[in-house]
Parts: sequence; structure tokens; C-alpha cells
Amino acid sequence: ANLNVAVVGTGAVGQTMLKVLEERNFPVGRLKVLATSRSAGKKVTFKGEEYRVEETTPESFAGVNVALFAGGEASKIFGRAAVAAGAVVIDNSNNFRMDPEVPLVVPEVNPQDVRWHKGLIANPNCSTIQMVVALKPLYDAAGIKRVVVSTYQAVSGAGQEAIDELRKQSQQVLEGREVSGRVFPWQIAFNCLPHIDIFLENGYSKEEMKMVNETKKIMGDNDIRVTATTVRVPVFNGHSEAINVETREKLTASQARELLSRAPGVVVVDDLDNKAYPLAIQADGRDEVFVGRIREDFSIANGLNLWVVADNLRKGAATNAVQIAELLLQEGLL
Ligand code: 11C
Repeated sequence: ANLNVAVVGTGAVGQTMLKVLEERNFPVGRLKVLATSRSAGKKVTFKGEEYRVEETTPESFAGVNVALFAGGEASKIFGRAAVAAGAVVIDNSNNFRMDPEVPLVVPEVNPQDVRWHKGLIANPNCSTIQMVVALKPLYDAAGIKRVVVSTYQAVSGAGQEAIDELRKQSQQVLEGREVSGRVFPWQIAFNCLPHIDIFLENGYSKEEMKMVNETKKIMGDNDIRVTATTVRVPVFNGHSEAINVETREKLTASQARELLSRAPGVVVVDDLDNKAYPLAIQADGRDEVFVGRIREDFSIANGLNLWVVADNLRKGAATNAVQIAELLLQEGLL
């Protein structure tokens, strides 16, 4: 049966949600594309048809079966109203992720958690999603004590304006002009900024603490110790991560490679002789999580180092949200 679907948001993530729904042939009956008044009236295309973007109101969700919220404040304002109207909300924002009443789901990792939803399901942060997809097979085989992660995050994570800012600043630098910008606190072209989202009392950025807290919730293990440094780099799309994992039991690099190559949603790219390792420009447009540079950390007894790359707009946001909707459908929960 076809479902009435609402996509809330028409930015980089909202647009990718429409693309992914179309590509995966999600059984969309009626589609509504909702946004703030600023974007209302804009046209978007879905399966060759034009849709007029409507302004979101609490009444927008009557008859909607599933509402995909792309991010920002919208779910804070309209999420509960959508649930009250009978929709299941899949929310890509940070608004409800740590709410104990809200499952936080990555289908390859904790699909069972969709079963206890009460109308709202949260999609994790992009940098967390790709990390837990790579960690899960190692966790199941050997347990995980501690994770130390450093990220190299693309500007698309900060939205379309950020993509435009990197392009403009790159031109300004190359042409020897003065650099201007308003999305990032400092020049992002030809630079790295150890600053994503706001800074918190403990000296970490909110993005770093998302990786810490969301990982424990998704993996269902509060004992995993996680520490993160998140960095914005001048890449258009595709987040990269250097991940150091301390497992409870020993895993050799070849065991880890074998486990990862059989894991759902993972592609191992790890052939040093042929200079093969995951690259953001190759992950761009793909739905899988790419893992390479798999090697033992010889500074501790049970350590591994990984390089993990994924398309943050797809697996990190839109694809994961659509996979959750597919899972709900399979489980008869829509
Ligand atoms: C970034 N991870 O790359 C962020 C974007 O909590 O949903 C997603 C922010 C969030 O800037």
C-alpha cells in the first residue's frame, strides 16, 4: 500500500531525502514538501513531477503516515503535532536524540529499537552514524572498551550556504581577493576548523559530545568510553574519520578486515599496494560506509586503527532516515 509522506525541509538534507525516496522506490502515495515560509512556493521535483513547497503548520500532517524532518528547529515546533495527527516522525535534528522515550536508530546497528517507538524516531548525527556502522561488527566479535575519534567533516554538514561559502572563498583566495564569509567563524577555504556546532562548559564542542552520547545509546552500552575531536575541513561532501578502537578481546587486522567485509552497509577499501583507501570524493553520492587503513594499534594490547568515510548527506542523514522508514514498513509499524 502506498503511504502519505511528508518531507519537512528543502535544504541540502531535505533535497537528498527526496532523491533517496525516489531512488529506493519508497512506496510514496501522496507527497507533501513542507518548509518555512521563506521557502514556501518554491518548486521541487519528485519522480518527474513538480511539487510546490508548502509552509509547515500544525495542520499540515493530517493524513500523513510518515514525516521525515530534515533538521533544524522544525521538529521542535511541529514534531509533536505531527505525531498527534497520526504520523510517525523520523527526525534528523538534534532535538530528541537523547530523549529516553525516543529510539535513536541506525538500521545496521540497532534495528530492534524501532519497535518501542511512540511516534517519534531520531536519526543520529552524521558523524556518529558512519562510526557506529563500522564499530558494530567489531563490537559484536570482541567488545569495545574505548574509542578515540578525530573527524574531518565536509562543509555540506552545515548546509547549502556552507557549500556556497567554501566555493566562494576558494575563488577569493585563488584570485588574491579578500575573503568573506558568514557561515563559519573563520575562513574554511584552505583551512581546518576544530569547531563544529557550539562549545560546551566542558570545553568540548556539541558535535563532539553528540558522538560520545549517541554512540552509547545506539550501541546500547553505557560503558563504551568515547572521546572525540571534530574538525571541519574544506571538503564539499563526505565526512572522514580516524578511529582508534580498544576492543575487550584481541582482534587482528585481518580478522577485523574479514568482519567488516561481511558487515551490512560496509565496503572495505583497503589495498595499500594499489593506494586504495576510502576517499570523500569517492564516497560522495554513495549510501555505504567505506572502511580502510585497517591496522593494529601496537601501542596497546587490543587496539585497531580505522579510516572511515561516508556521504554525510546520504548515510549520515537522508539514507539512514529512509532506511528507518523502510524498516518500519517491514515491521508493520507504519
Ligand atoms: C555537521 N554533523 O557536519 C553536523 C551536521 O546534529 O544533526 C548535523 C547536525 C546535527 O555540521
